[in-house]
Amino acid sequence: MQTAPIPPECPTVRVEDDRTGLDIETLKRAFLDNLFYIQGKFPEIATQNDYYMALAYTVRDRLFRRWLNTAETYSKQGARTVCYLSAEFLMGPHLGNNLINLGIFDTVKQAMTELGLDLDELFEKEEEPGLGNGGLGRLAACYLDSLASLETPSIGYGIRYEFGIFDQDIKDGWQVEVTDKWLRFGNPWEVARPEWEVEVKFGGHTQAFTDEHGNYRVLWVPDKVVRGVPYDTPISGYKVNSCNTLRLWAAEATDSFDFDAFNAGDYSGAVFKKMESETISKVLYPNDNMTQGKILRLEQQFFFVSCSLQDMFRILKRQNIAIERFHEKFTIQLNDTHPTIAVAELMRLLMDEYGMEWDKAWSIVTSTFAYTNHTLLPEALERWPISLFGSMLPRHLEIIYEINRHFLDDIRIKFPDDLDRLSRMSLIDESGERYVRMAHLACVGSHAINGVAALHTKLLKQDVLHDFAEMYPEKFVNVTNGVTPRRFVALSNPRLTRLITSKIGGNWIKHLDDLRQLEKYVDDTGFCSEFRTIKHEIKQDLSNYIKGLYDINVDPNSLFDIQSKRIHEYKRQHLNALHIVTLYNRIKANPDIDITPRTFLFGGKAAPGYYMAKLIIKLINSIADVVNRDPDVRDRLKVLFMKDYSVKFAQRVYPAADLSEQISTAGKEASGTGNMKFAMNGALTIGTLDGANVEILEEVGAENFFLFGLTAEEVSQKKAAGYNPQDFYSTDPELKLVIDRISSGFFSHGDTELFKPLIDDLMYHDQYLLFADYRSYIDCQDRVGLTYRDQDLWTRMTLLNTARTGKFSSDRSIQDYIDNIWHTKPVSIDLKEYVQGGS
Ligand code: B1H
Repeated sequence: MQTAPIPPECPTVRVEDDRTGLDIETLKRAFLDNLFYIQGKFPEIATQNDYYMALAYTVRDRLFRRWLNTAETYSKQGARTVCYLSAEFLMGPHLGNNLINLGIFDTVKQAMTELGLDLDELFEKEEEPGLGNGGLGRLAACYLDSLASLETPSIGYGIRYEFGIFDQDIKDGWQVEVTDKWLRFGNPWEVARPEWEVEVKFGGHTQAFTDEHGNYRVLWVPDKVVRGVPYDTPISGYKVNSCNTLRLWAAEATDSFDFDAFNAGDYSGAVFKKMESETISKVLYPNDNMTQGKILRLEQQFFFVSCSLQDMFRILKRQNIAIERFHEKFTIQLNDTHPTIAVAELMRLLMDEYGMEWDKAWSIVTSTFAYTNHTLLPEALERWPISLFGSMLPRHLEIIYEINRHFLDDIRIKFPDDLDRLSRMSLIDESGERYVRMAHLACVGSHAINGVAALHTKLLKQDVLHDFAEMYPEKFVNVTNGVTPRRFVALSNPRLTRLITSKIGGNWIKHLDDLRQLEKYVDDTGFCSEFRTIKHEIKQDLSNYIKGLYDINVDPNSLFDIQSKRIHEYKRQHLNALHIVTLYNRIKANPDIDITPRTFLFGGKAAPGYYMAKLIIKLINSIADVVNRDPDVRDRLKVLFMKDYSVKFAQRVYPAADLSEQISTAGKEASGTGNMKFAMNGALTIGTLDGANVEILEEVGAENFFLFGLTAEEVSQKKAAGYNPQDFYSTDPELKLVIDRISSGFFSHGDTELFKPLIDDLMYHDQYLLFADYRSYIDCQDRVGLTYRDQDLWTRMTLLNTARTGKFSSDRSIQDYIDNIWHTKPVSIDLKEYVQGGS
């Protein structure tokens, strides 16, 4: 058949242009096309959500070209790949971040304006994937951004929770949890890859047998098999063509799930079993820095770990790489102990599925894994009762026993006749009920172990992992955490970004150390006044936002004093509350007292089962009710607990802060990362010598940091000497008045019972030494108040904070991992055209 010639008046249309072009006209055309063909709407009937979706698809199209080019290049080169295994990825909204990384933020903003739309309103429509609790999950997300920006081949592996971290409402001052239905309107950023699904076994028993070569082998006969289906999200790098993958696993029932039950006529029983399989990826456990020891949690951990390792074997096979070279192709980072079962699972796969002998398999395993520890808190150290573990993962328990046998032999050789050491270090805790100690398994199965800030790594070596540091000193390294300046400065603080770029060019977004060049403007009054004006405008914006949400007036001229992070006793939000009551008491005693007006803002979620944390939220809200209404205060103090803190909201908060509260008991916060985000955006820190605060102080200079409180060493000494909080209560009249006011029911409508658990805890235990640090904190806050009155000095200090936070870019952290642990090479990606019908 003859094809009709293309009429000469018809221009050659290149279909792919609408999916790749970055100029404004193409973007507008592509956007309207997606609105029509994907959302099925035309502008007259489209909702804001339709517009958001159309724009998301338009951006996704541009990512796809980079994504496919990247995958193809990595695959052809068989590139060494970082696999970041994490039970949490707290990604935050994708749209704005991808616009920044693709370098099309301004063009798209303009395109939307020309179509009569407001880009900021579209951003509001994105439901963020809240698949994490706090710092640990957000760190994983920052690291994916930096890995892509540093052109490092990598895959983030995790769980596609159907319900992420709960939404927080506040009713009568109390936290109320609401389920997070983040997938309600669909997720334009992910692509399901059912063709790469895998099966994961659970339960049952093992059978030993001898294979045809006479080798001892083990067969695992499970009693449950679940399918894992991968969902992929493209992870763009900043102004590079690299686009990596976040691969999250969803649990589904296997097709054969119901066979026996179904045949036996037990239809509903079969369906229940199917539902049970799907519960595995249903919900994120909402505990930060605490383990609950639930069966389902171990199922989740094993589920995503097994899926991910099987996926790596699939990749090896496709790239024609021998199994023996697993550790050359992949380096696996364990984000805390949550994925540590991977050590046993990789042993099982190598031996039971691929017939490898023990020593060879063990050498591959220990060359593959590296372990990041994120906490020193005893309640967060994972251990699983042997009985639970053995019935869910019988083969893995055998393997762990065998690893332990070899390990205990190694200890005996290195430290002869030290029985205590053997029981302290064993992978099995035998002091009472028997447990598998996951941190010990991680240490033995990894070639590198790192803490997340200098002090944290030091304390790990000194205390929690002391024996392991003696046994394997060469394994220990520090990698101080970092945060991505793309999301937390360029995207969230466009005004500051423009100002900085106008002075030093835009390179700093990729090389954050370049911010040092700002130091030369500290005496430039014009620059400083612009710096200050920007902060004021952002504070005004946040005030307007707060007015809209809470109908509360906050004065942008007041000092914005912000503590936003998970609610936890060790983070001491209640110490901050004691300061507020102190100032309030001073006003009540002397209504004309001259104090620096302040707005106290709090944000953060409490674990639903953490009673004390919830009571702290109630206390803050109760104080707010009294202070905000009292005419004597004359608006000099405002207190607000901002509900439902999220990544999206955090991006509004960091740029608006004057003062960043980083007041954990020294030795308790492993690193902190919010501290870095505040400082980059020009907030001054009031903080203890804890976590990364130590390094922030070192970088910005002690004169630009409000330091208070006991050191980690002093905390230990005080506790060892028998700390008695009442010594402080009875000798500091201001502290006494604060505590008495709260106890008297002053903030609880006369109810003296409400806060009693909190007050009694402080008076009789005070595990986190609030009373011991109270005076030092209050005096330091008084210095903050005075300094704020000297706006020139304050601005100078804030400018130096921004200029000196280059170290805290996650690019630096990732480079540390690459240099000291992963030894990967960057792979740069050429953008090639994909013409319809092949390239
Ligand atoms: C951190 C956790 C954590 N450390 C258990 N540990 C969890 C532990 O669901 N669980 O079982 C969840 C989270 N999170 C945080 O990690 C530290 O407290 C911060 O100081 C640190 O900055 C952050 C990232 O390293």
